[in-house]
Amino acid sequence: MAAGKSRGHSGVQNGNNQHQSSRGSTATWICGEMTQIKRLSTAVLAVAVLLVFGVYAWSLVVEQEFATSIGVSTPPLESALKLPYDVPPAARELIEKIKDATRIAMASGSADTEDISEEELKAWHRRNPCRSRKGLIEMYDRRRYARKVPPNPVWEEVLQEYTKLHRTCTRKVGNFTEYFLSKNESTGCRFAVTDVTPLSGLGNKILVTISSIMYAILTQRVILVSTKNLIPSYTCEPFPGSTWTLDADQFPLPAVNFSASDPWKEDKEYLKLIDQIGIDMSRGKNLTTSFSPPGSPASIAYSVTAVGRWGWQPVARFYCRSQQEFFSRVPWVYFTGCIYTLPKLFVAPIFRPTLEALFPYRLASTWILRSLMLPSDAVWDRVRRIDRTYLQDADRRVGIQVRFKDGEEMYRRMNDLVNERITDCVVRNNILPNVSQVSWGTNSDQQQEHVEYNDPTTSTKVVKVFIASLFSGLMDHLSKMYVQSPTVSGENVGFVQISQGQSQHWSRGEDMQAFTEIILLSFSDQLLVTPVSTFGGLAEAYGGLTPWYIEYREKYHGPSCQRAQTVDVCNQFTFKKYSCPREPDIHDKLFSEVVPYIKNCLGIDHPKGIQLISDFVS
Ligand SMILES: Nc1nc2c(ncn2[C@@H]2O[C@H](COP(=O)(O)OP(=O)(O)O)[C@@H](O)[C@H]2O)c(=O)[nH]1
Ligand SMILES: *[C@@H]1O[C@H](CO)[C@@H](O)[C@H](O)[C@H]1NC(C)=O
Ligand SMILES: *[C@@H]1O[C@H](CO)[C@@H](O)[C@H](O)[C@H]1NC(C)=O
Ligand SMILES: *[C@@H]1O[C@H](CO)[C@@H](O)[C@H](O)[C@H]1NC(C)=O
Ligand SMILES: *[C@@H]1O[C@H](CO)[C@@H](O)[C@H](O)[C@H]1NC(C)=O
Ligand SMILES: *[C@@H]1O[C@H](CO)[C@@H](O)[C@H](O)[C@H]1NC(C)=O
Repeated sequence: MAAGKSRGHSGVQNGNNQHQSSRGSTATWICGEMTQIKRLSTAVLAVAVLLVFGVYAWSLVVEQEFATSIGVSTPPLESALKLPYDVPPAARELIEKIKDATRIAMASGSADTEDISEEELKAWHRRNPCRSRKGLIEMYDRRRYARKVPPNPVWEEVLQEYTKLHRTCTRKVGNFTEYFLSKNESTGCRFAVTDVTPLSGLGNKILVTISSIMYAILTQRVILVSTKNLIPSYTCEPFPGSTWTLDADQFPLPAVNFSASDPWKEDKEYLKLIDQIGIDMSRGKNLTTSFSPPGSPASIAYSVTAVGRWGWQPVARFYCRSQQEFFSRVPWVYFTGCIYTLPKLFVAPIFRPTLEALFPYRLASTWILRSLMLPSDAVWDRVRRIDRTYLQDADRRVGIQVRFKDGEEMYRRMNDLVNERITDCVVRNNILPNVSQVSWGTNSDQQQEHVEYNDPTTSTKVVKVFIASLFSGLMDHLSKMYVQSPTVSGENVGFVQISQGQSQHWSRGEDMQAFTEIILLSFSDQLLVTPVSTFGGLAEAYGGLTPWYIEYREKYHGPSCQRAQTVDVCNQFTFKKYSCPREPDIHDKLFSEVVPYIKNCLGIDHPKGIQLISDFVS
């Protein structure tokens, strides 16, 4: 995805050529923009489905079987999985780099080399209460059927060291705006300012942000989250003793259209600069620690992603070694976008060994979210109240997320179809029991005489289903069905939906309501989600769950749903190849050729995406 080039509507540079011959199109919201997405003709679709699924056919059969077995009868939790407690060398290396960065910052400026005192830390916790810091994991571990995500001591150690770096730098810098505007570099600290494309929903926002956060930790940068995207207003401060909140009213974020006087330089300029550095280096010139190579434009601040029209995710070059060597000399980088890109940090040769060492089973997003994206007390209070009132006493919990991305018209058109498919999916996969055919319809109807009624006062199990949707269609359909008829298994099934907003909005309150529902979905033992939706994707990642995708393709006659291939969310609309001309070992190769656990997202979900295949099914 070379900067400045028009790349067609999908924003996809390569690796997707099989879709180019399609006809027909449909409009979809991405990054708050109405975008035309090519719709596949049936023939092309069939071929694509064969291609995409062929490889997975066997593993899917295995997964489906596993799925069936966890439905009703599996005994509660296996014991927690064991992690390697020896810190792997690549993780140790990162920890040492973070410590070095902290030492440099400590030594800068005034003689104050003390880290925070106990008193100060206590005062900080009083000012920044965060009940979910302890409570969130407890809620996940309470589930009876979902597989437990074990603690990750290596990741926790990294975070502890990183917290010291964050704290030291924020204390040394003081006023970020002043420090930045005066091009002050005296602390030696480096920064990653993270933002989100306007009009992104909460799922997109949080997934974009954790992608940038992980980059910052890998490169020992201080994470600063812009208040413009509202995330700091409903998440906890994650680093005791400091703040990651960057006041967007004070701090000069990159302008939509860069100008010469802008302190930020845009990605096009760094690409030019990188090329110049490459030429200089090939001519035997030495790159000094200064990031101002001779004869090139230079800045202390680069925007990794363009802020305007195509600012959805970093360009392909970003994942090359040479690019990262350049960036290691740039004190300030800025990220924005609306696409989840964490999987691509695993394809970058410079980061892969570290990430593999930090995240066993490749459950990266789950651990990052649970340690750094904690709901604020206001959100947590709502989560806990709903949970206690409606859900807590269930024997088993199911979450269903039903999204009609194109709004009310799509809902009216597809509600019946989607309800039918969900009903079929949950029964077929033993997620919910089927109902007996009982009818109280007419006087002459004697059918109920033949039903054997269970006595619900005994040990009958209760399954609670949490539904998240902007509409009431599924709730009406399922609750009617399970009120009218007993289940064949004798289990009782109840449904809860806590909002029906009808349409999407972008206020803080709506984000907080969405966050509440995402967290409640993530407390499920089993989860059904809408393809392409990051709302459901975020719930699956928090929950450490391998969801079922509801089939949303209208004219598709296959199964009503399909089990996902991973806990991790799809990196939508991406290039699928390396573009690193100076690294012949990988240049122009498909990511999936080089990294075996990177695969295309399923056809039912998003064929233009790639995803990280976790080694963990739940
Ligand atoms: N409360 C609530 N809000 C929803 C629901 N579905 C969509 N929304 C709203 O629409 C936005 C959807 O954006 P996002 O979370 O990025 O999901 P995506 O667009 O499906 O990828 C959310 O932030 C909410 O504001 C829902 O089931 N419940
Ligand atoms: C640079 O920042 C440090 C730390 O905030 C401060 O002590 C120093 O005075 C600043 N230098 C300039 C030239 O502004
Ligand atoms: C930080 O510095 C900027 C620019 O000098 C100033 O406008 C702002 O008020 C300062 N912020 C605080 C919290 O002092
Ligand atoms: C940015 O520049 C483009 C043309 O390059 C122009 O169409 C657009 O209106 C500008 N946007 C702003 C916010 O100035
Ligand atoms: C390049 O820099 C390194 C250290 O930064 C130094 O050891 C080396 O001698 C330099 N090479 C040239 C050709 O200047
Ligand atoms: C559920 O039961 C009904 C009859 O009550 C039957 O028609 C239907 O096929 C069953 N569904 C599944 C998936 O077994």
